[in-house]
Amino acid sequence: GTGKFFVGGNWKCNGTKDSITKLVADLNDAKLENNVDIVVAPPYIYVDQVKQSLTDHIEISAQNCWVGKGGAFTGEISAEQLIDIGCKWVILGHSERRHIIGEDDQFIGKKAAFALSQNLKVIACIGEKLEERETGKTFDVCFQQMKSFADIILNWMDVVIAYEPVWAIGTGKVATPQQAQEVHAAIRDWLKKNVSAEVASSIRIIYGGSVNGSNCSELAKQQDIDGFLVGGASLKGSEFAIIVNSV
Ligand code: G2H
Repeated sequence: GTGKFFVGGNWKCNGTKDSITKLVADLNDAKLENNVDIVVAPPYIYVDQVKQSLTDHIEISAQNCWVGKGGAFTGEISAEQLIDIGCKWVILGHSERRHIIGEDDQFIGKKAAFALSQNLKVIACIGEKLEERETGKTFDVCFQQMKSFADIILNWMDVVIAYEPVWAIGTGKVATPQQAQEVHAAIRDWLKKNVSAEVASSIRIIYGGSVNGSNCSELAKQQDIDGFLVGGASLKGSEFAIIVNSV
C-alpha cells in the first residue's frame, strides 16, 4: 500500500471511568510516531470523556452505529450523533457484530453508506471463520463481504479496510505475516478488478486479530499491510504505543 500507516485501538466493551482516565493519561504521555493515523474506539458512553481529555493527535471512532437517520430506534446511536459528539470514524462489520449479534452483509453495507454520507469515516471489517479457512473458502468469504460494501459505497476515500480472520480474534493465535499478506494482496487485487486501480492502490488495508507489541513489527513489514486494528493490546497505553511505532 501507499497510504499512511493507520493504527486503531478497539476497546470493545471494556473500561470504567477510572480505567479510561488512566489509559488516556498513558496515551497522552506516550511517544507516538507523527506520521501515523491513530484512532481509538471507546464504548459510546465514554466517547465524550475521551474526546475531552485525549490528545488531538489521536482521533475517536465509534464501534458501531445505526443504519440510517436517528429517530424511534430504541438503544441505537446515529451517525449524526457520533459526528455531533466529535467522532471522526466508525468501525462497521466487526466479526463480533456479524457473528455474535447477527448483523448481515447487506445491513453492514447500508450502515457504511449512511455513515459515509454523514462524513463519518469507516473502518470496514471483513474476515473468515476457522472452518471457512480450513475448507479453502477464505477468499470467497472475504470477497463476498467486500462485494456487499462495494455494492453500496461510492466514495472510498474515507474508508479503511480491516482484515480480521475470526480465528485470530482475541484468541492469541495471530495470523502469520505470510497468511495476512496473502489475503491483503488478494483484497487489493479484488478492488482493482471490481472498483478501480486508484482505489486499490490508495486504500489502507489493516490487519486485526491478536496483534501485540511483539508480533507487530514482522506484520508491519509486509507489503500490503498498512496498519492494524488492535483489541486487547490497545487497553495498555505502552503496548499500543509500541504497535503505533512499529511502522
Ligand atoms: C480483533 C481485534 C480488534 P484482538 O477483533 O478489532 O481484537 O486484538 O483482541 O484480537
